[in-house]
Formats: sequence, C-alpha cells, structure tokens
Amino acid sequence: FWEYSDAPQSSDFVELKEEYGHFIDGAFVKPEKGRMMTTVNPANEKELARFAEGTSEDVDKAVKAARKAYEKVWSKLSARERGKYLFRVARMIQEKSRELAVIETMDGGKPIRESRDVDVPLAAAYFFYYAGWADKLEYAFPGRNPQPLGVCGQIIPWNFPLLMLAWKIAPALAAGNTVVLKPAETTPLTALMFAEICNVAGVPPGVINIVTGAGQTGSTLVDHPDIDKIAFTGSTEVGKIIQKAVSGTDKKYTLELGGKGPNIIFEDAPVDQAVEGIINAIFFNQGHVCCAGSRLLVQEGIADQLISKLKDRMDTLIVGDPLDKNTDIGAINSKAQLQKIKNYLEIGVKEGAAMYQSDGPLPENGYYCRPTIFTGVGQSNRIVQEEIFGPVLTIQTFRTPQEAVEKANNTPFGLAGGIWSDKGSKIFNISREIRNGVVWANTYNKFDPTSPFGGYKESGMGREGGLHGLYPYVKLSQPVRS
Ligand code: TXE
Repeated sequence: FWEYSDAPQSSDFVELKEEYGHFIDGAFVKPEKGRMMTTVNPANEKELARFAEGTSEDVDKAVKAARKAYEKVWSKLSARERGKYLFRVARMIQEKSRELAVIETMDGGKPIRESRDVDVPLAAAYFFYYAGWADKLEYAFPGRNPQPLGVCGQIIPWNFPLLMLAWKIAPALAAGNTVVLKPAETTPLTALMFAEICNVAGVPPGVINIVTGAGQTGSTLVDHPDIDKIAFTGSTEVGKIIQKAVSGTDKKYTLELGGKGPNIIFEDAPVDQAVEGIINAIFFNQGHVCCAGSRLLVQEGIADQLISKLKDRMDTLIVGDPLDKNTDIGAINSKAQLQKIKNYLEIGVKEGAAMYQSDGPLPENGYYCRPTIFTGVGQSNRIVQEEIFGPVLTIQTFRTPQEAVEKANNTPFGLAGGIWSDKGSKIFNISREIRNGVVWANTYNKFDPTSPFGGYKESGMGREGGLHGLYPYVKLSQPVRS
C-alpha cells in the first residue's frame, strides 16, 4: 500500500458549493436546527457560500461520530495504515492546490501569491511530516508507551485557515486520535473542501469531523464532556475563557494566542536586506499573523536611514485585489477586523505618535487598509502593547543591546521575534534573553513542519510543529529508569 496509485483518483471533487452542512461521520449533514450563516469575499463584500451554524446537538453528533470512529476503527488500525491515510491526504492537498489556493484567497482576503506559495504547500508539508511520524512514535518517545488521548476538539482562526487545520489535524491523527474541528466563521470554506478531500482519500468516516459556526459553537465543543483534549488558536481573550472552562476537568489543552513580535535591527545589519525582512514581518498576510513583527526596534545610528528606506519600499507595495498575482497586500479579513484596525490608527494618533501611510489607490469595495507605520511611540502606548492584527508597525529606537532586550520583553506577549545583525554570536546571545517561543535570525516569518512553534506569557502554552507538536496528543507512561 505504499503505492499511491491505489488512492482514488481525484476528478471533479472540490468545487465550491452554494451551501454546506456540517461534515459528520463522513458525510455533509444538515444542521439539527437548520440555522445557516454566510461567508463573504472580503475583497468585494459579495456572498460566497452559506454554511451551517453548529448547535449543541450538532456538536454532540460530531463528538459521538469521532468517539465511535476512535474506538472501532482508528485505534484498531496499524500505525502504518494511519500514516498511509495522512500521506494520501497530503498528496491530495497538492493535487488540489490551485483550487484550495483560490478559495483560501477568496474566503479570507490574502494575496493569491501567499496562498499559492505558502499556505497550501505548507499545509501539505505538515501532513507529509506527521504522516512520517505515525509509525515511529515508539522512537519519538522511547520506553514511554505513547498512547492516543481519544477525541480532540480543535478550534482555529481565520488568518491561516487551511494551514491551521493542518497544524491541528495532522499530529492528532498521526498519534491515533480522532477530531472534531471548528473553523472560524469568516473562513470556513477550505476546511469544508478539505472534508471532501478526506472522503476521496478514503479516510474512514468519523475520524475527521468539521462543525462550522461562531464562538458559541466553539464554546459548546470546549464544554462537551466527551472531549479529551482542546487545541485552540485565536485571541488571548478567548484563550483565557477556554483555560477557565477546562480547568477542573481532565481535558488536556494547548493554546496558541496573540503576539506583539519585536523585530530588532542592529547597526551592523545589512540594511537593504533588513528592510525586506521588516516588510515581510509586518505586511505578510495583511499583518493578520500572530507572530508578525509588529514592533520594530532599531538601533539609533541607522534609524533615520532605515526608516527612510522603509517608507520608500512601502510606497511600492500594491494593495488590492487578492486574486491578482501582483498584489502585495490583500483585503482585511472582515469588516469587524478593519474597524478594529481603524480604531487603533485613531488611538495611535491620539497617543501622539506620527503616522505614515503609503498613498497608492485602494479598491472601491471591500475591506482594505494601507500599510502604516508609527514613529514617536512610547513603550506604554496602547499601539505598542496591544495586538492590532493588521498592517500596522510601531517603530522605536534603542542604544544598547540591553535596552533592545528590555523593550522587546516589555509587553504581555511572548510569541515570536527577529534579530538582524552581521554578528552571529550577538544574535545567539540576545535571542536567549528574548522571552519568545520563536526568534528568527536575519529572517522573519519562516515556517517549517520540523520546527516547534508556540508562546511564552499571554501568547499561550504548548507547542505545535516538530516532535514537540506530538506531545500534546499522546499519553505517556512514566520514564523507565535503568
Ligand atoms: O478571535 P477569536 P477573533 C486576535 C487578533 C484579532 C482578535 C479577534 O488580535 O484581532 O484576536 O479576532 C472561536 N469558545 N487573533 O474575534 O474570537 C472563533 O469562532 C470557543 C489572533 O476572530 O479568538 C474562531 O473559530 N471558541 C489569533 C476562533 O475561536 C471561540 C488569530 C478564533 O476567534 C469562542 C485570530 C469561545 N468562547 C485572532 N469565541 C492568532 N493567535 O493567530 C470565539 N471562538
């Protein structure tokens, strides 16, 4: 069965439908109470599709299907066979990458270049990577007898819908669990298309269930008594609610929450390269990135030169139609998110900071925001301390490495950051003082399935990716002492 030729050949599946039910026990089913929601294309505000709003009855049905599949099918399969299904899913994501990229961009607003070159290939890469682990768990946890947890509830956000699904589902299934996943209400479509991919790949019914809906549906999933583990990516606010909801139960949980990433540029950094890195760190995916480099810390000696080059480069960025391959900055994911960003722009100006925006044309319809930087900000300003989740960068200067470290660490978050310098030892030493789960060296926003990702402080707990990403999905016996 290592041949892929036995996998059903894809033909005309994965076409966008007008209406979707929940995906439960291998089939799309109508919601129990028949309530429907709509998802719009944020680039033009046109309706894309209708989807079901999950009630407690729907969630219960999905959890029951997942439990049955766990007990009767998935836990009975050999690890090798579980791996086979994950490999097939990975291959089918690759086969359907064009459709997935287009729908991801239409549903979420991100530039097609990014969904085509980052989101979809990386989603496949995570499935390939964890497929490889499925029959090697004994090597991953030698002597610890790794066992699956059971049924996992997984709740994901709207900034990387398919990729976050892959981060959650691939390790859970590789470790032998079954899942009920709830995508975000503004971006349910690639998860629903993924459900069709699973069917064509022959994944046994009930192993993967997708229940759509908003926060209420998510909270019902969290509260369901037959869930063994919750994996959540989203706002710090909801992360705290979930943490309270599961405390006192025997549910395991992992949280991947907000961030306010420091991007530190030393005087000896290659300036042009750093400017590209700064642009990528904050404007990739409209800044809807939990690990975005949203706080620039630049050493005084090069600050003027660097800011001037940064402004010139910002003026070349094209904000517009996400489906156009030339677009650099697509649409803001939702009206509500655009309003949130606009509020922060007002707050920044009221706090006395100087705002600079590039002034190219914006499309007439849809939700768009120009790339924006704020200079003259203080460490206690709200725009420095709070996650904006948009194309908005604050800029502060520093004199000494110690001052850079103090400023970098002085927010409630600790997810990711970057350091730019010509000196490797400097980067190495300072990275150890930055209280962030990830620190990039002379680069930013680089992701790889082999690397663990996750936060300190209010950015969450637990790691996803790499071997570390398997830990939250297994029960381990005590280490054997020799
Ligand atoms: O997030 P929510 P929102 C941050 C970012 C953004 C802000 C608000 O700053 O501006 O959060 O975004 C589900 N129980 N991030 O409101 O509400 C929800 O349906 C269970 C950072 O969209 O946290 C969706 O599926 N689930 C972040 C998911 O949680 C609940 C990515 C995330 O939505 C729930 C997204 C509840 N009580 C936003 N309430 C990151 N870390 O990448 C909502 N949900």
